[in-house]
Amino acid sequence: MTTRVSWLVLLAATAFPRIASADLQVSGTFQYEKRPMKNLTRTGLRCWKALEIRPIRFAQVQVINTATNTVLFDGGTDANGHFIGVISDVPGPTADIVVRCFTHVRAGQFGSQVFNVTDASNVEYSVPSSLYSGWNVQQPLDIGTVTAHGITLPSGHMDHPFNSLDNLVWMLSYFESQSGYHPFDPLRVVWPTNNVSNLYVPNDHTVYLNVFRGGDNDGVQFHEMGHYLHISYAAGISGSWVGIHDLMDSNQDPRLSFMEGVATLFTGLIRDFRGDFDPGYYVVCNPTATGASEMGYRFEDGYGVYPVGGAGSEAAVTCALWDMSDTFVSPDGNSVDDDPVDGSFLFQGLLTGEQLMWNALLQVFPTLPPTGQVFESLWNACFVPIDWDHQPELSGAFDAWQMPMHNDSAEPDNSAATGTPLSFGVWSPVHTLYYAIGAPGAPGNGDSDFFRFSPTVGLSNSITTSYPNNDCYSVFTDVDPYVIVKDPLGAIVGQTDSGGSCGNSGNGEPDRNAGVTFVPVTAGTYTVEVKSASPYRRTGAYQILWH
Ligand SMILES: [Ca+2]
Ligand SMILES: [Ca+2]
Ligand SMILES: [Ca+2]
Ligand SMILES: [Ca+2]
Repeated sequence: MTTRVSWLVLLAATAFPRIASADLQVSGTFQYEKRPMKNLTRTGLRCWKALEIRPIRFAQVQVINTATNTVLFDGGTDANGHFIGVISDVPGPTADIVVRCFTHVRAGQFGSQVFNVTDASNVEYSVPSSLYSGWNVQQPLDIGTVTAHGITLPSGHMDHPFNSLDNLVWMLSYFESQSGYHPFDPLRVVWPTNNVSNLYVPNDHTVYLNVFRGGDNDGVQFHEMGHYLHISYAAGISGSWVGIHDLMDSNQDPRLSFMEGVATLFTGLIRDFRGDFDPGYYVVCNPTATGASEMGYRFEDGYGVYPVGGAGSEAAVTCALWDMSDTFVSPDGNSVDDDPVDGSFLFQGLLTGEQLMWNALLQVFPTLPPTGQVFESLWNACFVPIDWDHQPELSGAFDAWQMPMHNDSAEPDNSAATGTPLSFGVWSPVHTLYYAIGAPGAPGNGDSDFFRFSPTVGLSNSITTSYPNNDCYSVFTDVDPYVIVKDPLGAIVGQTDSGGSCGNSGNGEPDRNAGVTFVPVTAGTYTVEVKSASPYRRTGAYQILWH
């Protein structure tokens, strides 16, 4: 080893004088204009802050001889937007030189994949230095500071493509900080497109930003890049449930709500990683020069979309996972947290809540079937292969968003013998479909709840489930109750997935509750079993009525 090092030093020492005399050093700084967003939640208010100047970080830089159209140097900027290129043996005595910085993450910064921003024709954006005609190649060339300005389309919509590049850099930096390894999938960001919405296409490894709300909107850009993180590294996701979604809808397919809620969460987590003040919010600004806010909300308290709740609400998924991740030191202007996972303790393995979530995403999710995960999948993944501890705090944080991940007080009631008595005409207390045997109360593995009652022979009797408080407009629970009624001899007298108390009017969407009507012919104790009719709606709250 010693000999080898000495040999390298010797080589460098003897080679140095020859290179120095013929090298051309080119240096400079690239920066870009950024339009920061305001944290607004109300529609119609001006949404953009004044332009700021930021360095173009970790971007590809080329020194080009324009006379011969040859690339003399191919490198990149550093964290401050600076670059230095040393070019050997430049044909002289003069050259026509331009230096160009591209919306392309410099080679090797995040492993070997390509990360770039292009237009719809797959052409990268770039910003050139001045042209240095007839430059004496014996002299160092300092191009000074070059600024990339924004682009305004004829429609008035704007973007700063180097801002999109910087968002890419932040996203990838955040991913590496959590995963400990380089990304293994590339990502291209395309702006502008005429798609009706922004989208991430997994097979293309491409984020498509539309002209309406894609430009400059860090929130939507990080949301779509969040899909890249989730789908590339945590789960293969496909199904007819993937599609258009609505922030304000508490009654979406819970698989869609989970996927979208996780993506929006990343807008807050990446901003937090970036050091933004009050990072936990989502806002969309109209990308025109005078753009107003279109929508937005705050993850800490749901302000802007509140009330939201349940695993069928993507906003609730975001808020719940935000509470799992934020702490009293989160930079939101106060030194408290409003949920039990507040940074005052660490999970097993000295993991923060955020790290535990990433552990679930990166270590557990890839082992699950690629049929779409729901919030319960994330919850359960926080308790394998070991109990990472602090189940009560996590459960408490999720309760606030109407996602009850714990046994109800009637458990265990998973058999006819342990069923809870029903009183005629009186709604039961709220029960949950969730069951875990013993400590720590997780992971849950599906639930059956039994009830008992003694109807009068010959009279019509009904068993009906409802959302909590018999509120047809409360879809804070995504559970899909299935009811089975049996007579004293164990024969089924009715079973159904439909016919709940709200008919089909609940929140304009089909009621998932169940109701059975029958006339008893055998005297004695009847039983009702309530369980979930759906493999992806296994948890949630309900009440039951004998009438
Ligand atoms: Ca928290
Ligand atoms: Ca919180
Ligand atoms: Ca239960
Ligand atoms: Ca049960």
